[in-house]
Amino acid sequence: MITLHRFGPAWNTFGCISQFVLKIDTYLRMAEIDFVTKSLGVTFAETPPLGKLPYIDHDGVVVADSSLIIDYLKSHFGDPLDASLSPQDRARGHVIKRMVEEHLWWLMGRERGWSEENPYWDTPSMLQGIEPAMYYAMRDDSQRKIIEHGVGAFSDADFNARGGEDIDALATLLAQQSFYLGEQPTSVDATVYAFLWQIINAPYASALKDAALNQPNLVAYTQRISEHWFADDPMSVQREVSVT
Ligand SMILES: N[C@@H](CCC(=O)N[C@@H](CS)C(=O)NCC(=O)O)C(=O)O
Repeated sequence: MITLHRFGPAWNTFGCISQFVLKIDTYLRMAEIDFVTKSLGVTFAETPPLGKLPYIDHDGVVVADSSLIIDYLKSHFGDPLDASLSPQDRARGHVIKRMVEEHLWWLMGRERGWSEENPYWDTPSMLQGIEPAMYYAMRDDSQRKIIEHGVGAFSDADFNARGGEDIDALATLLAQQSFYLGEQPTSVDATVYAFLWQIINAPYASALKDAALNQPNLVAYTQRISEHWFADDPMSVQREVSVT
C-alpha cells in the first residue's frame, strides 16, 4: 500500500495546502493506484527525507519529491498515463510541468506569503498550534527565499503581468482539448490540475485566481477533472490513516 505523507486538510476546503501533494493525490487517482494519506501537520519537518512534502512510503520503500515519486510509481505499477506519448508530446509535457512547478509555484508562494489574509496562519492541521515566534520565523524564511528568487521583489504591476503570462500560456496551450496533451489525461495534467485547482479555490485575494477565472477553458478543465476523479473523497479524508 502507498502512504502519501502530506500536511493535512487545510482551510476546510483544501485536501492539503501543498500543490505537490495534490499533484501526487491526482496522479494516484488518474493511474488508479490505491493509497492512504497520513497528515503530519506541524510535525511535517521531522521525517521527510528531502525536508519537504510530499513523500510516499510504499511497503517500506520511501521516496521523496513529486517527480521522483511519479518515476518510482511508473517503474513499479506501469505507466498507464504516459506510455504511449510521442517524444514531442513528452517534451511538451515536460516544459509545461517545469513552468508550472518551477515558476508558477514561486508566484503562488508570494501571494500566500504576503497575503493580507495571512493564509498560512489559519491553516488547520498545518500551522495552528505553533508558537507565533516560530510562525514568523518560518514566514520570514519563506519570504527571503521568494525575494532571492526574484519575483518577491517585483512591483505588484510587474508581478501581476508575470502571473498573467503564465495563466494565458496555460489557456492557449490547452485550447479546446480535454487535457494538455490531447483527449486522454497524462501525468502533466496531475501537475497543472493541482496548481490550477489551488489557484482557483484560493481562500485569499489573488491576481492569479482573477486571471485563471477569466479563462473559461481553464475553469472547465479544472471542474472536469474534479468531477471525474475527486467526486469521491475530494480531500482524501476517507483515506486518512492518522489525524494530527
Ligand atoms: N520539488 C519538490 C517540491 C516540494 C515542496 O516544495 N514542498 C513544499 C510544500 S508545497 C514544502 O514541503 N515546504 C516545506 C519547507 O520547505 O519547509 C516536489 O516536487 O515534491
